Amino acid sequence: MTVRETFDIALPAFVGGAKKHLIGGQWVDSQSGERIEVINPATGEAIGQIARGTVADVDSAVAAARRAFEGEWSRWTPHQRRKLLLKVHDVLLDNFGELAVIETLDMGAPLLRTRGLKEWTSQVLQFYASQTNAATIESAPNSLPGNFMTLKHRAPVGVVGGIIPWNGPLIGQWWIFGPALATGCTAVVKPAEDASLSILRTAELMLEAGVPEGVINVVTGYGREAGQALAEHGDVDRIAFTGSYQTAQSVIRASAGNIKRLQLELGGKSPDIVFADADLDKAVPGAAMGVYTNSGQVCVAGTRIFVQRAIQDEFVERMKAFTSTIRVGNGLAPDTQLGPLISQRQLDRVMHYIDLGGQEGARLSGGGKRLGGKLASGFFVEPTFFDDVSNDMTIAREEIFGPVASIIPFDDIEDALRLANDTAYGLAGGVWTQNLSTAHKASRAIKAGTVWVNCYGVLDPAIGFGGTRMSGYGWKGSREHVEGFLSPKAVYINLD
Ligand code: TXE
Repeated sequence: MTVRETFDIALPAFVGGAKKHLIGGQWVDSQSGERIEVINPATGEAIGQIARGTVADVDSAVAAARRAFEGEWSRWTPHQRRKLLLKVHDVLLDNFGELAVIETLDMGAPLLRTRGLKEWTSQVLQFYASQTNAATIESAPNSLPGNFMTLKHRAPVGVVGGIIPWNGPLIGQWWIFGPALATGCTAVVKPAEDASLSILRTAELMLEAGVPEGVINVVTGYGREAGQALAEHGDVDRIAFTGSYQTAQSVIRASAGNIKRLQLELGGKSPDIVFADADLDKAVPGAAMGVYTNSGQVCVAGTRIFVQRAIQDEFVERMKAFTSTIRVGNGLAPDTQLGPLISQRQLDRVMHYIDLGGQEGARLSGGGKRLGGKLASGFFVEPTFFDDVSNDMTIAREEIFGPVASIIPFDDIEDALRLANDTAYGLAGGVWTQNLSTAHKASRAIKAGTVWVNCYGVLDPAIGFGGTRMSGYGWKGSREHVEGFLSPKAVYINLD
């Protein structure tokens, strides 16, 4: 690991000062007047404030979204919505350099990553622009006696609440804004209290691009206040939530009042299986970055690396060599690969798991420490890996959400698959092998929404992803996602 402390970059004017909620096309303070400090996780310094939304602010945002849903927006044609999405695409891409710096300052991910999201954002917006004809009316053939014409409508569900985590708001927001704009829904988004700025700036740019008043609304604030109010709100039709399964459980309870539709994407403890015949030149960096990307704060992180016993020693030596090349530090330095964790709370959580790994008997083979020196005021942890982990240790069972990998040895494919599926989660998994039959057997058997073979973490918005078991339900991306923002309705017309 090498450390990056210095950088030289112009900071965007948007960062700093007190930000407001976006409600009905207007920027407004919280009704309580209260605010939350915005902390740069690379320095621990306050870089501004966001509004602390509560029930009253959520009420007015939902009312604005409802007015917009019932109003002029409901008469926009698919063609108009497609043009709007493409205009949003162009405006965002023109301003992407600024958005990337804002994201880096707000949540720590390095510019290498945030700038790299430009192409991905383009693909996502292009995909949702291609979906604006999804809200269709079909004339369906039927098997009724008599002379009936049957129509099947697909209408937008209405007001959608989006609750977004802090680990990638520039990405996460599109799983709500994209399908909402494509289908003619309206949205109220509650970003995470730790990372709201890039969503607020995106919202500003969306207004500039011509998104009508009230179609998208953003209320910032704490989860237990603004998030809870959104999940409980009687006039919200659907909630798209990404976060921990514990919070999802309260969102499920809160949503029961008006039987909201839910889409839940909740972390994992994904297995990444390296067979002895794998090409280790690819498998080692692939599996390592499958955990360390975004400092491990990725829902699909392949944190349980199962390594066939015959190559365990070689794999560990290569992991040591690979991690020694990783550049960690302030994300504003242009070649930094890993930035800080999001917050002191997350740092404490990750350090707790690192301690626990040692206590439970795993061998610490790389990293394990918080970074000091000029980075001591930020929330940095070395890329860390434990060897000889057993699948029942806490570090192999609970989501750590930090740069911590567990290497777990296995004997044969049956052993690997049994261990891989011995988890409460089911979001993703990986397989590294040069044997086609092993690749097919393993990818079929892993109980998860996505399996990568000889790669890790690639994502096509037209294909999408989602989880099973404790990783949640409901697909993000692809036509299936768009369908979730629509409600079917049948109309039977007796022609006699
Ligand atoms: O998540 P929360 P936290 C996991 C990861 C991490 C752990 C804790 O393991 O270490 O969760 O992170 C809002 N009603 N993931 O505490 O609480 C909150 O304001 C409604 C995995 O930050 O789930 C934020 O906007 N909303 C994950 C969002 O929920 C509430 C990404 C997520 O916060 C709420 C993040 C409530 N009662 C964390 N309480 C992934 N799947 O990628 C909080 N929120």
